[in-house]
Amino acid sequence: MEKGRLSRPFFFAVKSRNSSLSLTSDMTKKYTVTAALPYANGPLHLGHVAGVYLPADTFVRFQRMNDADVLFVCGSDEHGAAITLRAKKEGVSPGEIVDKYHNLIGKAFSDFGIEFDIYDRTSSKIHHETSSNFFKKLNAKNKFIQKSSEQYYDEDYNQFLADRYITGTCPKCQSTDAYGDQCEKCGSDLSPTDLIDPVSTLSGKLPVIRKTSHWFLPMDQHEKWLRDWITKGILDGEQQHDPKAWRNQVTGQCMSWIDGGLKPRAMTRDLDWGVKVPLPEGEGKVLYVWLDAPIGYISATKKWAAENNKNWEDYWVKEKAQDRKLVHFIGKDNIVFHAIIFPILLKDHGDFILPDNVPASEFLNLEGDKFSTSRNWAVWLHEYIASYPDKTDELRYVLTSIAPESKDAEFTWKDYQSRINSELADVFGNFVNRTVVLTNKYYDGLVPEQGQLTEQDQQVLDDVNNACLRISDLILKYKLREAQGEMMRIARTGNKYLADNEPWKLVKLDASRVETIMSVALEITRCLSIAAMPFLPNTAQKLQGFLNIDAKKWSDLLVSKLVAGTKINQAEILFKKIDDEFVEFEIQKLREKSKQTSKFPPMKETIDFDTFQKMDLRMGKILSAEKVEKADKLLQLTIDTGIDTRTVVSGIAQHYAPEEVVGKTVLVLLNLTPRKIRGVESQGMVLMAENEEGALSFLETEKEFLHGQSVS
Ligand code: B3M
Ligand code: ZN
Repeated sequence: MEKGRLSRPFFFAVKSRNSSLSLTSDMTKKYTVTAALPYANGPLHLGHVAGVYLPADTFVRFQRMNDADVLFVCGSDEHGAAITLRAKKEGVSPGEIVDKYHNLIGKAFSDFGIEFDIYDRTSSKIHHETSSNFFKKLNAKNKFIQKSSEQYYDEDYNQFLADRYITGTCPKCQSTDAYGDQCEKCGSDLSPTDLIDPVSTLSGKLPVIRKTSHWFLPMDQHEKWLRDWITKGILDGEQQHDPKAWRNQVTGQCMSWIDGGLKPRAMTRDLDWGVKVPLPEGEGKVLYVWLDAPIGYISATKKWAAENNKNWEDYWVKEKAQDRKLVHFIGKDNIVFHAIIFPILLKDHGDFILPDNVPASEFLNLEGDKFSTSRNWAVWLHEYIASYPDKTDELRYVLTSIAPESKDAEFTWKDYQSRINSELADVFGNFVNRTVVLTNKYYDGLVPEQGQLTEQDQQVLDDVNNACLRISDLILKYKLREAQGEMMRIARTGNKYLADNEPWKLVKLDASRVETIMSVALEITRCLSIAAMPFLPNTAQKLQGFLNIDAKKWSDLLVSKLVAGTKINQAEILFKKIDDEFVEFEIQKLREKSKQTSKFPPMKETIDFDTFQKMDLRMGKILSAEKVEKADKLLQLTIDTGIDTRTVVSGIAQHYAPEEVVGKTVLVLLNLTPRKIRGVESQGMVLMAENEEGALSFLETEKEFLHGQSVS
């Protein structure tokens, strides 16, 4: 037998010999952590969870284990076009929409174990007060410029079109469904007038231009300090944060906006849903949702403080929160708002601390496609919990394993299955189960004496020790995915240790060596039960139940050791394997649901070939076009069909000017029964394609020589 070493305290032995024993390198221990306020306009899907709420919760759980003074705030974002458009779609009031989804989202969070200190809402009285006072203060300090400008207006709905009320083609990436404030495809920050071919999302029509007046934030005046703050971490001449700690994509996105030149941005809107502009001349206007929503973090803190006998200022106000880090967990589409606009507002206000870090995630995709609410291509958190209430840790594990921290990532049910089966069940579960079962079998559940450790035993314990140190280091750097990988490394190390030593074979030959092996395995299991707490809270608790310990602190890694002779409990299976039927079922469900809510109309009844043949379709060339008097939707077209020249009246006047259509070679149905429209006989129909927003396009060919040819 290898020469053993004397047993020594394994954990952090090197550090514990000198007096500065430390389990984390974090000196801050004071955090105000926020997670993006979800719009209360629909449920949350796994993309939201993986990108924002789960990493924030994992980070906060770790901080709480370290006795950090951490406040974790979130709530529903209940203003803005996201809400009013949803209300319009569901045919109910905005108030009904926010109540419904605030409750649904809040419940899903708590069922999933995302433990905010407070989950508030921006429709609350305290938020309206806080955000209007914020606005008044900035206005009094002349931080806004009030000016009138020309904006798009929908005459059918009598409404100005900002943000999501208008869509069009992104001038940067040519995506055709960019919003008036942002292109979700490329993340560009836009204003409605940047959009190519703008369309009102209310009426589906081309908007007109009208004058209105708004309060603008002159973002262009802030470029200099923002540059220093973002690239060097310097604020007001002092080192405020470590710029290297910011994710590359966050710094990169901010700098590309700043380098592109920041433009003044309107901080008010002509709407009636939101926080009213608190000035006499602001009648009929509300605060821009991206002005009021981040202030929601402050209002939520106020509410929590009032209910918990705390002072909210300790979490936000410079003098009282000097040594506190403000951290915003968000998705990448929110970077400009949290790393540029909100910091400008906070600095202009003057009383508040600025974020220390803005750990923004990239996007998560689903089974080869983007998550999409409108196409119902999503796995909804509340539905997952309803179907698999006992598989929340499994989902946490999978989502953290694929967390889109630095690049887009993808969730697939096949990958979910393989991570649960081959990592959680085969490695983590197997190791724990063997350790607990063998301890019960060999020693009646009593922890054996450790005896002398071999080099290998010591090495294994050192590996576990190092993994724990790396976990804390990585979490503090917001690298939750890698941190969880280190936690899994502990399980892997333990699993390999048992497989290498085969105590089940050795027990007959060298019973005393097996006692040492099992004691080492139990020590690894104990460490795992603590290291797993930020990632797999339910599993960690179960595991501690098996071991009969109750560790709540990260420092318990050092202190809550198992004493020889104490009794442990029986094990249960921690993770059930996922079979192929489960995977098939979920994929099928996803496809079915998405088909039902497709934006494309269902197929019409089949027709036979003869019916099809009856249609006389030809390519016709538009020779001239003019508006039909007193009919603002109609154009009268003269078309050369090859066999004749005829008149066709077409309802395209709001999409095309007469001069735009002349010369086009387009698809025409010739043998439709002629019909008088506004006094003009229409002899056929020009075929057009229309999308769900009412945008129209000709079916045309650039090959003019085809004109007159029939289509079959
Ligand atoms: N409601 C946007 C979003 O869900 C938003 C975040 C607000 S954080 C202050 O993308
Ligand atoms: Zn774009």
